[in-house]
Amino acid sequence: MALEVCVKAAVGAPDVLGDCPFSQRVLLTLEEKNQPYKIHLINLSDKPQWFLDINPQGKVPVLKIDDKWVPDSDIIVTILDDKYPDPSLKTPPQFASVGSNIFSTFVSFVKSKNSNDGTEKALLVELQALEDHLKSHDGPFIAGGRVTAVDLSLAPKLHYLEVALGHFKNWSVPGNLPHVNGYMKALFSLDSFEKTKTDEKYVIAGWAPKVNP
Ligand SMILES: N[C@@H](CCC(=O)N[C@@H](CS)C(=O)NCC(=O)O)C(=O)O
Repeated sequence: MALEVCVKAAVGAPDVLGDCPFSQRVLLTLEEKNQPYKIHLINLSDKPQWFLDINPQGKVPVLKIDDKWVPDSDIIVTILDDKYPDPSLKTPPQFASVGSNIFSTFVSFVKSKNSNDGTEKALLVELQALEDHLKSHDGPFIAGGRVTAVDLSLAPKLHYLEVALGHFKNWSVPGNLPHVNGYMKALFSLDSFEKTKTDEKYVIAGWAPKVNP
């Protein structure tokens, strides 16, 4: 039975894929594993009743597998890797938390209205830690030459960081972080990423209400 997945629809465009890093992470996993799937775009500001019936928490992503609807990208990715082990996307445990604070520090910075509140610095600290990791290990990905789960979790987050900080703050990842810049290029040129990415204008539409509530 084909897999089905509920993901976020774009803000202001319910027929287009929206910006949700957890949704794209699941789509990336399905693509990397060459599993066909059917997408249901969920308008999060007007959730259909059938969606709330299968997932009362009302969050995306939700995957239908073996006739059961399963929420939460962490759980979904684990199930997919167990059920479809080839190719394995398991990240070696020592690399699993690389980059894990980048998204939260990006969110604080993009929402910040005070340029001296330390949020930019906090993001730069996390990006420097990623730079140090990439510089001292074989790449281009976090665990080496092969994409693994940690990369698929970071890819959408780094994309939103690039688009939203460029748009709202005229900010980009500094040139003195060449490994981070190269890593982002490698992620964004994956076929799986090309197929599942959200258009820049919908990334901006998704972040606008958070930046200017
Ligand atoms: N821990 C969850 C987080 C999912 C999540 O926060 N999804 C957001 C969209 S990116 C959502 O559905 N929000 C809708 C709502 O809270 O009403 C996961 O990894 O899947």
